[in-house]
Amino acid sequence: MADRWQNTMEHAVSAARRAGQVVCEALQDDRKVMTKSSSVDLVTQTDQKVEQLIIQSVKEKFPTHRFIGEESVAAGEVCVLTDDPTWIIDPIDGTTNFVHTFPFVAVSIAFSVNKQVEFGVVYSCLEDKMFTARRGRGAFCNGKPLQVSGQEDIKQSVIATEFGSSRDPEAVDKIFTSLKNILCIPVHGVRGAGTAAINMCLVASGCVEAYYEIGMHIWDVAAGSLIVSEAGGVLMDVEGGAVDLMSRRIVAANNGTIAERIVKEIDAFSPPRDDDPPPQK
Ligand code: LIP
Repeated sequence: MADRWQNTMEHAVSAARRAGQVVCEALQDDRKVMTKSSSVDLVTQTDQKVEQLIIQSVKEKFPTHRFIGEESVAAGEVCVLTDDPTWIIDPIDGTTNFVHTFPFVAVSIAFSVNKQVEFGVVYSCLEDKMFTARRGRGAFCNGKPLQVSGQEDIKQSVIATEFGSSRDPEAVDKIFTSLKNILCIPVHGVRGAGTAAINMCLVASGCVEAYYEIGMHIWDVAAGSLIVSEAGGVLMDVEGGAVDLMSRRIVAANNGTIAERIVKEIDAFSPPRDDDPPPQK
């Protein structure tokens, strides 16, 4: 049966690849670093330039579509997901890695209709790995099918997570409590690529059994969430139950057994949601 969004997804893949080329070229240049919510929440002119390149290329072809872009939201645009066709864009997932030339950076593009992700694209630029998923049609890396790990035993697992950009002592305490609890299950190891999108692609690829985090944003995980699901994985909130992509909380795992075991160890908290109204000035 013809896929209504195939042509749209092909545009997303081309846009992600072009964006990735710009990111890789910019890695050779002197990067002008700016900050957003704190001194460790970094952004560069390349983040802003790449997001605009993607948005302009989409607008030319799909003028009625809507956008949720990391840097557009940072510039004051609302972060609200409607039923309209919406592109959810992180131009450089792993901006801190990009600034420090730590070799994991990704362009993440998700496409949502009726509040459901129809396709996800994550381009790991330096690895030249194009991760894609179309709802109900599987997940792939450079065209090869992806399948999550078959591991059911948490003590035989490697888990991915990130410390995030909050330096609030209470939040950091909870992040480290969760990390200690999980490490001491014990698990084989804990890893972090420095980008949620690539961490989720590592789950989909069977390289790690799960990724969890509190503090990332919808643009970091929207594409990866479908890639994980279509590779046979599961998504869950950090306190169990359905994941809410606007909540800034996620567990993405190879199966429910591993996901539920991780949930038991997380010292949960609730950061401001992505769709919270901006604070009154
Ligand atoms: C990053 C996420 C990561 C999180 C970082 C940051 P960015 O996204 O991918 O999971 O821990 O704080 O939010 O800012 O590089 O696009």
